[in-house]
Amino acid sequence: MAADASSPAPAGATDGGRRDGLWLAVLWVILSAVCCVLVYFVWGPHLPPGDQSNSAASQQFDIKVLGTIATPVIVGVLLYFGWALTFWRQKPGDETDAAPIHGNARIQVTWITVTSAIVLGLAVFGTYELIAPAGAGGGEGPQPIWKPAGTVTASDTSWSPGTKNILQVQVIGQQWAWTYRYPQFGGFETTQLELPVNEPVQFNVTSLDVIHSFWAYQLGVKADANPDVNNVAYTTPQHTGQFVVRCDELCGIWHGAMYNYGEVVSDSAFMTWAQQTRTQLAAVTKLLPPYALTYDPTDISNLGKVNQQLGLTGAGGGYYNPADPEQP
Ligand SMILES: [Cu+2]
Repeated sequence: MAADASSPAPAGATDGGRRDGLWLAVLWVILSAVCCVLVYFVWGPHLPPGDQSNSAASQQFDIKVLGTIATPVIVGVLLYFGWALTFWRQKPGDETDAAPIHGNARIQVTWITVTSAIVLGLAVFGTYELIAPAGAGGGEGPQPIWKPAGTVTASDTSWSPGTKNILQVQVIGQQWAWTYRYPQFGGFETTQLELPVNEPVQFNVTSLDVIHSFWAYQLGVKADANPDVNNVAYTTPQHTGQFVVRCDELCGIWHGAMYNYGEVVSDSAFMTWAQQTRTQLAAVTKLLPPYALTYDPTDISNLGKVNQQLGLTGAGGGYYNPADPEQP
């Protein structure tokens, strides 16, 4: 190839009668077909974040599609590289340069057309995928445009399995722990995140202090947790089992330790847990501020009052309270 000055581009190269362009095209099509099937069907089910919820499964599908589209490109590059190293290497003693190439309208037009079609097609695909699963598992702010089909967010204070009324769970980030309030079960607050399987969930994500990010990895949910902001994210768990919750926003010295585990359980196990926890925590729930969608981090005057009611020592219940004139 290197000495073949009559050839305008490697695609049409011949070497001793071997038709490199044809060989490369045929091999590329066959290898791409095989590798695309392997990527989508064999590797695909192992790609993150798995399929524990509908949003996770939808994200996994997106990554499978993108991986499959990228496969022919990678196969083409590696095949061309291997072919060039094997057949087009310089012969011993050959000091000549290859012929310079100036433009190739057919290759340029093909390149621009194919890459434009891929990019624009993926923009349409990405936009649809963002909308169809009700925000794709990301936080949508206080007034979501997209909601899970067939659900209603009622203002009533109870929830039971199988109803259209969506289960609400408030996620509260704080240095350095996650707590969860269940407003439809009396508003108790716990460090345990339990969810019923196959029931749509509405997370209301907020923070008590600094900026955190609620990342329920296996559920494919990630939403910023900001003080004074209610950030809504939806998902529907579709398999029982544990999942990990991490903070995904550097929030101070113990940020790395800010994680715990949630669990997806059956409807009946969830109802039993929720009712038991409601009863167990009833005395503490009475002392909590009333359920609200946001918490104002500058208003911590309640801290001292709650601790005094709990019988803890000190004028501020042992906590420094800048609103208390008796504290330094
Ligand atoms: Cu954090």
